[in-house]
Amino acid sequence: MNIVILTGAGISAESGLGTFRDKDGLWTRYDLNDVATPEGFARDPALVHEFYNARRANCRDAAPNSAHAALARLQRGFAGGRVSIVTQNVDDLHERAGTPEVIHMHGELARALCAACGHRWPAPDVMAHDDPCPACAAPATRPDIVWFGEFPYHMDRIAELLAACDLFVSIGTSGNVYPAAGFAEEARIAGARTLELNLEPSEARLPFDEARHGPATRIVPDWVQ
Ligand code: BJW
Repeated sequence: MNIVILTGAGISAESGLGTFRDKDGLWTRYDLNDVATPEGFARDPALVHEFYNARRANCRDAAPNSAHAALARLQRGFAGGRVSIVTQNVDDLHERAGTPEVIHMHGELARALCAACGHRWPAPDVMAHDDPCPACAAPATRPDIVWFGEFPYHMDRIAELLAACDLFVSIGTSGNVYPAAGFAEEARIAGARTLELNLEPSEARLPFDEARHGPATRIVPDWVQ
């Protein structure tokens, strides 16, 4: 049995990391056009770095919760096939909970990317646009994050996993952002059952075969058991 699990901001909410679209979410306090688009970065790189430096600090101070831990146990101990974890999150809480393999489709706070040569390296706590790239020395440092209008990472690998998927589980994501919002449909076309674990029904275009609602720290460990 091949299980593909897609996680979103809701799984990290009880670790103290904000979601995007909930009441008090990040997009109620910041304009996503300013901080999560290449155009916003070109206009004001200092503002974008300030936003991600603060998020990196929050992430450093946060700890994985029982939902991250349950998924780590599942991936490590699943004897009946393969468990793949695809996350839209840029935090490292899956890894810190002990998940051996995580596919970060929207990038990682912990990495820096040179906008000039494409080199990637571990992000320092505080980054600035004019930090020189360790490979080419260009003062073109940006967070290694996939912004709106950019192509998400590992899409070929994710397409292969969805094509061979028997069970697709969506955890803590509102289903607003494509291409991730289309994964349940892709999995279903491949013959998979689909399950949603979320605080409340998401905005998925098609209903899931099964849905369980409640806080991730309760419903994810309950499902894994
Ligand atoms: C709990 C809980 C608890 C709370 N327990 N649950 C039309 C117009 C313009 C553009 C487009 C368009 N249609 C499609 C697009 C493209 C665009 C897009 O989707 N726009 C939409 C807004 C319409 N997408 C893109 O540009 C993407 N690239 C792309 O499409 O390239 C072309 C392509 C085409 C086809 C194939 C492949 C490629 C790139 C998207 C990049 C998204 N980037 C962001 C920010 C960067 C990362 C960061 O800074 O962290 O990624 S946006 C933001 O949204 C972030 C998230 O990863 C992403 C998803 O959010 P998520 O995780 O779902 O969070 P929320 O807040 O929305 O939901 C939280 C959920 O948790 C809620 O349901 C709560 O109920 C729940 N919850 N507490 C359980 N305790």
